[in-house]
Amino acid sequence: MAFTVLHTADWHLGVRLRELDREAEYTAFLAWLIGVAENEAADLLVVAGDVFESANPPQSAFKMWYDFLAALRQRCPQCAVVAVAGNHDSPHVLESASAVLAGMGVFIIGEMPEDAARCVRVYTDKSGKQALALAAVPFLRDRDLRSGSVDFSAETIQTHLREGIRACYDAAGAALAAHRSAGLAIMATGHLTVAGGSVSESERDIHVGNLGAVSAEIFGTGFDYVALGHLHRPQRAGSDAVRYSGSPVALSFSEWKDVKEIRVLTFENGALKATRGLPVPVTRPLLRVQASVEMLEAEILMMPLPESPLPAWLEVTVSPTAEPAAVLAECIRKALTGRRAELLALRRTGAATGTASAASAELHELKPAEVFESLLNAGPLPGAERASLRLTFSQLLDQHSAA
Ligand SMILES: [Mn+2]
Repeated sequence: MAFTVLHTADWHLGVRLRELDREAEYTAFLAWLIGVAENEAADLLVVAGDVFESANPPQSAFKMWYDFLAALRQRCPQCAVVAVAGNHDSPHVLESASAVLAGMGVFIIGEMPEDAARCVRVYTDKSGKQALALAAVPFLRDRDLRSGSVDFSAETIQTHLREGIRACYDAAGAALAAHRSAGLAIMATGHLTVAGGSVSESERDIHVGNLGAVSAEIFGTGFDYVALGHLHRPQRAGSDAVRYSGSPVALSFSEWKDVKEIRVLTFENGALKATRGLPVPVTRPLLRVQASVEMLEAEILMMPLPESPLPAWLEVTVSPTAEPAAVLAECIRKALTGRRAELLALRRTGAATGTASAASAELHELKPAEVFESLLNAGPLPGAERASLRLTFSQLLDQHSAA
């Protein structure tokens, strides 16, 4: 009998774009997801980290999460849920209701337990036969992976992180070995960076300076599927059996062309039989337009607008011009009259750098590391000093975001 798993990640409930909330988009996504769970007769839903946008999400984000779990329970009582913490989640916040949720078939792991067997759950198919064993591995925090001085070199830190991550997956694999021998399919989750992946602008670096990026071979051949979170574009990480589902909603304008999806996995007789992506319907399109002042109006008038329940949000980048921003914005708003799109962001390509593609971003659009990098570039520092300052800055940033 088939066992069906839905893999999704990086919900970032409570996220905002340019101070505007995304609740309507998430409400639509979550309603759609329950419909999918029903249609696919799903046995298990896996959320591979970053359930919430922040360690202290708004109350409305908690409500969305609990309302969703309750509705899923009611409409698809056979569908269990596994959710692990990502780098944006607070492990303790995510786990706070885990005892109550366990009674509803929802398994939450915020922190990697010392005994890997405690993150393993076994699931039965609709005939009551054991079908799948899963190791729920959350985001592995820097402090879980390496101990000791912060004075280590970048190479040493990198080696410690990678060895720590590998040891965790080895332990998870060992905890699943008996189930594998018993003929069950074997799965793991993860919230980390597999080197070589395609990033967007909305992921926050994990581990100091992203030194914890691993290669997909650390998962070995022991898992039938590894459900990953962290990268917001849906993509394979080495094979079809190690995948990022990506976020269900475009979190930044850099993701405007991504087709967001969830993965549908079918297991049969202890093995992965098929995987496919199911596109998430777009509730509010994000659009990007790039134009010169002369072509601005024409480009906006010609911009294709997909049909959608909510008006599109638009980011416009204008090439160097003396026109004040207010005049440009007015011109854009006029061109948008009668169209279902709203101007959300107006940027200009940098005249100073002389490159047409490098937009002179405003401070709030930059990541702290980017601001630090431009500061480094402004001074005449030798390479070695630069590398060590960069590392120290990432360590500070890491401690700050972990706090
Ligand atoms: Mn994320």
